[in-house]
Order: sequence, then structure tokens, then C-alpha cells
Amino acid sequence: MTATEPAAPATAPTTTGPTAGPTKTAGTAAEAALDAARDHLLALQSPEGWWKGELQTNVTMDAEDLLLREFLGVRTERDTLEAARWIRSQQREDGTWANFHGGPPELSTTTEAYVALRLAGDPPDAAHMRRAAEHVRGAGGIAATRVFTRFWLALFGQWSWDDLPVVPPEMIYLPRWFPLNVYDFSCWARQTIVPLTVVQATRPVRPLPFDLAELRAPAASKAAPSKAGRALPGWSEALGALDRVLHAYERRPLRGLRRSALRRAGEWIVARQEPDGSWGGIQPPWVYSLIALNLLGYGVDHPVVRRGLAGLDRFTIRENGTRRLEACQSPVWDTVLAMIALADAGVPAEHPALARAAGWVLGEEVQGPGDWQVRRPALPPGGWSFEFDNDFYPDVDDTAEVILALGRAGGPEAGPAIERGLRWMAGMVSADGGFGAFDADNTRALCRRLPFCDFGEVIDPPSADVTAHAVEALCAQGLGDSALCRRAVEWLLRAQEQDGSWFGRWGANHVYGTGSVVPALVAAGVRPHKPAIRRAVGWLERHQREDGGWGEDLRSYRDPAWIGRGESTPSQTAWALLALLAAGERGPAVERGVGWLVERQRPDGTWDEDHFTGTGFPGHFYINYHLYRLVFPVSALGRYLREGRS
Ligand code: R19
Repeated sequence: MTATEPAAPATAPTTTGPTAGPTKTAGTAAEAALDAARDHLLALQSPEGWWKGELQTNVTMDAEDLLLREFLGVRTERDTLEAARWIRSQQREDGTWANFHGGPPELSTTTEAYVALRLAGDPPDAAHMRRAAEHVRGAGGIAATRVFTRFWLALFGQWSWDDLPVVPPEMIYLPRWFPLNVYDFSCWARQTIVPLTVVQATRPVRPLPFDLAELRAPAASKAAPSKAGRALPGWSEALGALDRVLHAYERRPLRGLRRSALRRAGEWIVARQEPDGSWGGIQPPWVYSLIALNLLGYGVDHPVVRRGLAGLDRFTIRENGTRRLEACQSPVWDTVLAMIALADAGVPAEHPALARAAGWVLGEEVQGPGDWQVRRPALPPGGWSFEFDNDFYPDVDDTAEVILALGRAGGPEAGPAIERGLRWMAGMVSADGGFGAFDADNTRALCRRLPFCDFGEVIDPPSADVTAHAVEALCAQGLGDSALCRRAVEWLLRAQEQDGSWFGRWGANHVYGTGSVVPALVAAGVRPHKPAIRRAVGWLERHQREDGGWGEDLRSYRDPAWIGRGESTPSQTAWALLALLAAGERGPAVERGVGWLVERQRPDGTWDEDHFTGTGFPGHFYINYHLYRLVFPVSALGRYLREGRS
């Protein structure tokens, strides 16, 4: 085993000619790096066959967990202590918290973290609290925080329900063709909004033993943060007027209608609880559903609530006296990426690790009905979701990667499952030929303009990365010539940016988009000398860093000056390499990229990656997938060594 030996020193020359494959020394160092990385990855597999890396996000998860427990009356001393330790450990010198490693201070995150620490008993005059409060005030105070933050504060009497945008529970009755009905929203937004309508109709206030005067900016305006620039004037006025009408209605709702809407919302929520006790397998709908059910009279001993709270425990990581929550878990995604990586590294399909993984993945197929059938009523199940138990929400991204993984390492018994997966995926194509993640044709942009929707994406339109993964899966199954695949390829070609790159919806950012699309286009038969591929290769080469790696800062989602720029990271370097290798590049750019991976490898075979390279919502929510640092370099090194030599 090489797993515990130091990686060979980097000797990759940077001057090989454009047609040379790996030189002997570079090849040997890369071989050693790949062996060590492969062994490290193999050792991380669970006995059941899956892989799962931590899904690291930000401290709003931990702050809201304490607030939830406070609200339900189940907050314990131990949970409080451990969560507070974690939250404090993430505070920076300037007193603020960010949404990603090295990111700018984030007002809403800092506010929520501060409130959680107050709840844990940190005195407002402690130095770390004073620094935080000062930042909050300087950035506009509570009034300038996102709607979700002010929702939490309203629950505890620290913000007025009158000063929050209204979403009435009656919206559950809007027919599916009517604008802004619940199915116009992405699955994650829909599952968050429905419980919040219940909360808002109930307007609960459970006061805290302190107030938060220190978080109010002196000249704070009561108005929510301006969304000017995002909304067209006509629409924002119309939606502003709608919000005023809804506020008026809130004062005197139709009693019978309100009562039945609340009952219907409650049933809607209960029907969507997953087998693991979660809602959608993700934190926001989960915590708001628990609050809504509590307000509808479900006690903490009700089985639905008990399952919900017990499920949260399984999303909790306890370490050295701290406690933190995962926003979501990624076992299916991680497992299929690991399978593909190992196959790229030359591990044969018969290897017990791959056989076990394939067996586990086959058992994860979603076989029941789900919300995708609202837009595609005739489409039978057959997809995969991201999490252990997210049975109502399979997604195209996971299904595509499952098809790729099973195609390479699934053995003959995977055939029927692959067939069903292909059929499900094909049925999920949107009208424009591209693919969204969880729904087809989830493109009602008006949803984004609601005053309520000031945080995160609330629709699920087709994206380049998901469409690319679908194309790759179709091609791997011999469907590259199908009309479906050809339309998706045209979608991708239309989506290419002026500069030759593609935007990354679920990974950071243009390096992820480009790293996903180029291999897909080449698999679909677009020749490497075609302009689309040349322009992409040019973009990647122009954005390779001095040190040989690639990196793209998450600020690129808000500030175009950061596009393609940032400190090199293992996953982003690997994505760029996957594109260059697919495009048939074997020159200095590839050698330097491989050299970067070889040099930065840890002695134990993996890589460090403090920077977040996963995207939950562009501009708002980011993820450090802890296995990305390993699976993508294994794929890149594997393809470099195995496909590069002929
Ligand atoms: C590719 C695979 N993907 C297609 C799936 C990736 C899933 C990432 C995990 C998402 O976790 C979430 C989801 C939603 C939220 C929200 C939120 C924001 C606005 C509204 Br309205 C509702 C919810 C906040 O944090 C989240 C985390 C890699």
C-alpha cells in the first residue's frame, strides 16, 4: 500500500511540446500520486458500499438549529454549549462570519450567529460580541438582513410580523397553471414557502429573555433591503402593490378559507416527510416544517415531529466538544463520483469496492411517486436523488452520474435500472432542450421578484452543468445520436459565453461549467478542433495560474472581475484538466496542471481544500463538498495516465 507514503516529489517539467504525452518522470510521479489517492479513496468507503464526505456550509445552520430548539422548547444545555463553541470557532478577527472560507462578512449570517451566541449566554459586552454587533449596525442592522433572518427574529419578538413580506397559506389553492402557484417554485423553495405560510398566518411570538437593541442601526429604515436592479420597475411596483393587498388581507382573512388552507398546508407538509424524518433532505424546509407543524398543534411527542428531530441528529457532526449541522447530505452524489473516479483510475468493475458500491446505488433508485409528476404526470419513477432518503425529489444531475457510474462499474444486472434512469431523465427535458436539476420547465422568473424571495435561487431552470451531465450519460449509453441528445448539445452550444466558458450553476464557477460541458460535447461527437472546443480550451489556458493550477473565487458570482480567478484548488484544477484532456490536449498546460496536483498532494494521498468549490445558490449559498478534493483529482490523474498514452 502506498497510502501512507509521501507522494513523490514533483518533477513535472513544464516545457514538453504540445504533442508529447506524459514524460517518463512526470508519468511516474503522477502514477504514484494516483495510486496513493486511489487507496485513500478506497479506504473511505462505508461497509454498506457508499461514500459520503462532509457537506460544509455556514453557521446559519447551527444558529438556526439552536433557535429551532428554543422555539420548540427542546433546547438542551449540552447542544447549546457545543453549538456555541462551533459558532465561536468560525468567527473571524473582525467579529464577522462569512458564507464561505475567506469570504466577505455576511450580514445575515453574522446576525444569526450573534443571536445564537446571545441565546447561549455570551454577554453583549464581551469583545467578540461587541465586534459582531458593531459590524451588524454598520451594515444596516437587522432591518437590512434577509427575509429568513427577520422571520427568525419575528418568531422571538425581535422583529414585527407586519414588516415582513406576506405569503398567505391560501396560495396552496392556486391552480397549477396560475402564476406563483407553489409548483412554479423550485422544489426547495416550494417546500420552504409552504411551511412559512403557516408560520406567517399564525404570527407566533415566543419572547427571548433579552432584546437586541445593539443590532439596530441608528437610522435604520423599516423597509426591507432594496431589490432595485433585480426587478423590472413595472413588476416590482405590481408585486409591491400585491404585498400591500396581502398585508391588508392578513388583518381580516376569510376565516373558513384560512382554516381550510392551514389544514391543507399541514397535510401537504406531512405527506412530504421523507423516511429519514427530513423534508427534502435539506435544512431549510426541514426546520420550517417542524415549526409549522408545532404551530398546527403537533406536539414534540407526535411521531412526525419526533422523526423530524431524530433525523436532524443524523445530520449533526459532534467533534471535540463542538456540534455542527450539515445542510444536506450527499451520499449518492459522492458514491457515483467515487465510482467514476475509481474506474478512471483503472480499478476494474469486478473489484469488490465497486461491486459493493454498485449494489448500494441500485438499491437507492427512487421507485415511488414524487413532485416531478406535477409537470410530467405520465413519467414513471426511475431517477436517483442526492441524499440517503430524498424519495420525493430525485434529480437529473444525480441520475446522470448514476447512469455513468453504473455503465462503467455496474455489471450486467444494472441494465434495467440504467434503462429506467434513462427514461426518467429523458422525460425531464425542458421545453428548450436543456435540463434543470429537480423539475422540468421550472422557469417562472417572476418568482424571483417576490419581495419574499431575497435569498437564493427560487426556480430551477435548465443549467449548463446539469445538461452536460445528461448529455454525457446519454452518450455513454449509445444515445448520442438521439434527437434528445442533439437538442441538448445545441442548448449547450447556445449557452457558451462570449469568452468561451460556461457558467457553473452547481459548482464554482466557470471552471466547473466548462469542466462539465467540454467532456460532454466531445462525447457527443463535437470534434476537438471545432470552434466551441477551441474557445473553451483557450479560456482555460488563459485562466491557468502561474503555479499551474486553476482556481475561481466564489465572489465571481457577484463580481465578474473574479471569473476564472482565485487561488488554485485541487477540485477546480481537476475540472480544468478533465476538459483539456477530453479536448485531446496533451501540452504544457496539462503537464503543469498535473504537476500542481502531484506537488500539492498530502502524504496520506488526499488534498487539502479549504476553499469552497460547490454552489448551492449563486451569490448566496456555497458548499465545501469534502470529497471533491479527492474524487476529481483521481479522475483527472486517471484519465491523464490511461488515456494520454498511446
Ligand atoms: C449537484 C447535485 N445537485 C443537483 C444537488 C445539490 C443539492 C445541494 C444542497 C442544497 O441544500 C440547500 C437547499 C436549499 C437551501 C436554501 C433555501 C434558499 C431559499 C429558499 Br426560498 C429555500 C431554501 C438555503 O440553504 C439551502 C441549502 C451538485
